Amino acid sequence: MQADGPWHTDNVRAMFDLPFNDLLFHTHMVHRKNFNPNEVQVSTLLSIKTGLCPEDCKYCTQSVHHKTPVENKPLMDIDAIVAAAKKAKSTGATRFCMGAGWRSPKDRDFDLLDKVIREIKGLGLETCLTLGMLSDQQVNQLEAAGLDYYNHNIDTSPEYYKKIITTRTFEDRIETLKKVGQSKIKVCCGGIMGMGESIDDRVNFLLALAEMETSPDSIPINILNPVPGTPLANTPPIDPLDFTRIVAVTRIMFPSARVRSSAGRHKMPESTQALCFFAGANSIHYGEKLLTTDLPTPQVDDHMFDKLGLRKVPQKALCT
Ligand code: SAM
Ligand code: DTB
Ligand code: SF4
Repeated sequence: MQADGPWHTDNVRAMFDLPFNDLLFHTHMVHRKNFNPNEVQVSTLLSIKTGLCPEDCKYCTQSVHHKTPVENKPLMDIDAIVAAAKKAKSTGATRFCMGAGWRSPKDRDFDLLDKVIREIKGLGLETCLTLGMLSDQQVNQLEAAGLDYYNHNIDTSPEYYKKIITTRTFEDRIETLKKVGQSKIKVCCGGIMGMGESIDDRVNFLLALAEMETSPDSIPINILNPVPGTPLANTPPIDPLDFTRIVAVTRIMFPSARVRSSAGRHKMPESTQALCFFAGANSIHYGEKLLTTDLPTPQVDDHMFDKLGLRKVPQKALCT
């Protein structure tokens, strides 16, 4: 997929500085032109390996460098993963996303991952994995198994990245994204807002997404979930209107990508979520949990959808 544009610092910053109503009017027109504005795609997440991650991402509950309340768990077995996918399917999810607290997966994990992808696709669900950095061979193996999406976030601007993570570079992230982009796997790449970044960092984060060799089909915009024990635990929360602006500018810059509201949604009032759907968000993480932190229950989200007249994107017919 190609990003709209050309985008540069001045025209992206100018969108952030628009009067709120002008920005929302503009983004909603773009949204309507490209998507049914009353449909939301829902994905369910599962942490298939939790904790003891060697990376030092300042936001993350799973880093071995921080003392957080998270319980470490080894790689799950296939039956437990498929059971969770079946449960997700029964609640109406169309995509099953699996995350691992790894810097990179080990080659020995790929037999299991291959079977997991094939079984979950057999249920009629799309598959997404987020496992950290990948080698060329690992990308080929995931592609051969039929993986639909690979999630690998750039998280913030290239400039601010060094303040958040020191055990890898922004360029390391781009390397994996390049490899995935050259395969048949679709790129899912976004970031975390509310980590103390400036508006210019938000501009540069979106410009970095737009400059990627393969523009993402799926863009998760997380709000920092400030977990006790992480270095960002006491970061002041982002203003909901500032968050809505980020969603709006993302929609304008990436008119045909799914823009996903993910972490932080459980703390948003329905009014903020409704504003984000109007501003161009058309996907959510849905289920009881993200990876280690909470989400609203499906019942709570379904009630909100009813009030807003939103429908979930329908599930594919079961492929056997
Ligand atoms: N280890 C792999 C990696 O880093 O790519 C996959 C799992 S990692 C937890 C997936 C993404 O979750 C991160 O890139 C980050 O964007 C998001 N994330 C992690 N902790 C978060 C938090 N406390 N608040 C918001 N987003 C978070
Ligand atoms: C993404 O951008 N958000 C999801 C998914 N990709 C893997 C993860 C959010 C994690 C929030 C913190 C947690 O639950 O541990
Ligand atoms: Fe590890 Fe991923 Fe968490 Fe960073 S975000 S500490 S790489 S699990």
